[in-house]
Amino acid sequence: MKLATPPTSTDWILSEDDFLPNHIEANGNKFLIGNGYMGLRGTLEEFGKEHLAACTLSGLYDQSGDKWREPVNAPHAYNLTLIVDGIELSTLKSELVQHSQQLDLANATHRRSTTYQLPSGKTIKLEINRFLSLDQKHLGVMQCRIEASEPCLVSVSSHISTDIWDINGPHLEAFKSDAMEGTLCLESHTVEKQITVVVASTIESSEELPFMCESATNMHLCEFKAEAGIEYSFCKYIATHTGVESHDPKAAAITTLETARSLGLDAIKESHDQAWKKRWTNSDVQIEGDEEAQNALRYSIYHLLIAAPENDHASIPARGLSGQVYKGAIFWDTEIFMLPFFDHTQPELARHLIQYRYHTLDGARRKAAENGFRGAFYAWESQETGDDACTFFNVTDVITGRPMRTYFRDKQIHISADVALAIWRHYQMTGDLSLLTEGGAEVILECARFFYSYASYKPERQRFELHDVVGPDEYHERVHNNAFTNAMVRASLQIALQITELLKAEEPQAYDTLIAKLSIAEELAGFEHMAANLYIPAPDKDTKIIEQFDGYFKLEDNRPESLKERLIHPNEYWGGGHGIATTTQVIKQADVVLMLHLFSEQYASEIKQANWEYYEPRTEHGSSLSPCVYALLAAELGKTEWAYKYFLRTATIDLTGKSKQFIGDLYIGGTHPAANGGAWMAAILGFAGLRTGGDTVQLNPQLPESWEQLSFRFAKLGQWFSVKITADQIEVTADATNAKAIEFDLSGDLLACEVGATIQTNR
Ligand code: IFM
Repeated sequence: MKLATPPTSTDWILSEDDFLPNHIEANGNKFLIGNGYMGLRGTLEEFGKEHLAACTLSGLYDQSGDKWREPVNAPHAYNLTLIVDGIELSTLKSELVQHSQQLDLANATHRRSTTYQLPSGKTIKLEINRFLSLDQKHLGVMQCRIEASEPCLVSVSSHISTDIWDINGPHLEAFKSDAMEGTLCLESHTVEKQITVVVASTIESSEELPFMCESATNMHLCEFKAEAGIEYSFCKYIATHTGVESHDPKAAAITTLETARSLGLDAIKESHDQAWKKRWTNSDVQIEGDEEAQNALRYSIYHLLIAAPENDHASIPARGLSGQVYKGAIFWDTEIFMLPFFDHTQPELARHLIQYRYHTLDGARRKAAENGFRGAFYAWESQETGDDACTFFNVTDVITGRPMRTYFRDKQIHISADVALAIWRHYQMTGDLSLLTEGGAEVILECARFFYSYASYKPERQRFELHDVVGPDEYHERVHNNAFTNAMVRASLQIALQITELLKAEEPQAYDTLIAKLSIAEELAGFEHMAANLYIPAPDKDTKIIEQFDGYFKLEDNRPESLKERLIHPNEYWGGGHGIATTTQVIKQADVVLMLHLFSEQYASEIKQANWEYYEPRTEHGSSLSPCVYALLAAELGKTEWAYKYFLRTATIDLTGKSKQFIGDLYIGGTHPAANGGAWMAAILGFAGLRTGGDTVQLNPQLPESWEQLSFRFAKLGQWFSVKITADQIEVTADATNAKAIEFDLSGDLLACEVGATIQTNR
């Protein structure tokens, strides 16, 4: 069985067929396009920085003054000014006959189509398609068409704007423009590290549209007499290069444009479409019988695919490439919520995301040392160097206006365990030992070393404990023995021991080199001792509930809805010193429940059930990372209706725009790739019940009632499989190009899936 090739049918197109000024900001996120190197917000071409138009660059950060470091937005070149018979046309001020904004998920293309009416009665149709090439990462394309109902004088211009939307900018200075043979080139450099940023553009048009370029305004412009009913078209190519990846970004930008011109739009588009087709072939999930779920899940997958870099120096920020929110930083979101999707469907992209952590290992070492520990303490908010961008005062109290001391940065130690677990899981999925020898093992050992230096041994209780931490639930800071953190730390130590055994057996030379490089031989016995004696809060023997941290049960028992009544200001932060949730059992996001999902095989169903039921009503879901975890465990427990409710909440987050926009006075809008990854996990690991950690791949589906069929692909150990699940059958087909058979457990039936063969089981 092969999945159908991605169609261009309407179910791949997200459309809004009206212009609503109050949707401008939300649509910037909703209609975002990207290619892993750049993200271009879904704003219309007549908008500027006041409407949050931006092209955000991956992996390039800057600090302006003592403001927060954040990613750099490039000079904006995806704009167009249209003047007809002396009147400037814009959705904001002109009469519209028709307007639609579309996003084609199949190839990440943004389309706008607007028909304006002039006071004279003439109508002008403007259509613009734009995309960021997936196979030439530095190239963006704007393809424009103009058609008038009656003869008129048209003036079009498009520039490279130095008026850039920044949250904590300005980040670029020393602008220098140049115009040569129809090409505009704007050079600048970042404020902090003087890294060069070049945006260059050229326009390809027919002779009847004689574009000129003006270096003083960085503008291409053209005036022409339009005849009635004739379509006039032109294409703007935009090249963006920086000193991060090029010694001579200006020359690189000129070459990108020359190549674009020589290839021409059709060829550029064709290879872009092919690159997208390749991505979708393995990543698409098809749900028959539930259009809403299908669209929302595909849209979620789209957001993961547009944000993934294809190099080891960047990873996916918490708000993807939708702007500078959360400092463009990489959190645990990537390892725990996004990597499962990439591991299963895009192992090469997954490897880059993991290698980013090797690339930033020195930053993690610096952080551990600064805090008085050994090993690697990863940044809670990581940028290009791995130093922590998270500040000690990350939230401002909306009532007093005072900065609040938050402990995300120095106490959320689970981040190093999240990194270690993700590397190990990628290895289990791919069998790629080179990931371990090329940095993965070093990261894991340094994380274990950090935890060994962090833990305290309590002789009176004969166990190790982890004090003064923040777990995933950030409303309760500086707690002792957070169950999730302790379980993750134990797993990291066990993984460290497993990889040393593995390397010793399979790559003895690499093993010797690494152990000598880290001088870690003597600590290994300590890791073993700690792993065997680390306290993991156990389920209560009567209620089966696991206490989230020491003393949690003594807190006031309350529920988010009634707690809300205590708010003085709607944007008040619920945690911190005086937060309304701090002294109660109301938690921000899945914590114990996440632990039960991640270590599912270690806990009996009745324990998972009791804890899901206990924590669910006490969870505020104040983080977009939370609902998917409740969906995952609910699906595993057969609570399909609950699972579906939480799945849909996760999968639609960037469609509805219904997510928190503020914490205190901090703007946190943008896209939510962790929730997008969570939607994939809920569908595939949850509803399909896919488990790939062991030698036997398991499928234990529990489909929502309306889902007639669920189809998807995944890879295990480099072998690709297509899965089709209906109410009464599970079918798995191995690609004919596979090299070996893999054993499956299909709802209890053990079957080997040979190369090119199909196995099935009736349910
Ligand atoms: O990583 C999350 C965290 O768990 C909750 N606050 C937002 C962060 C970024 O998504």
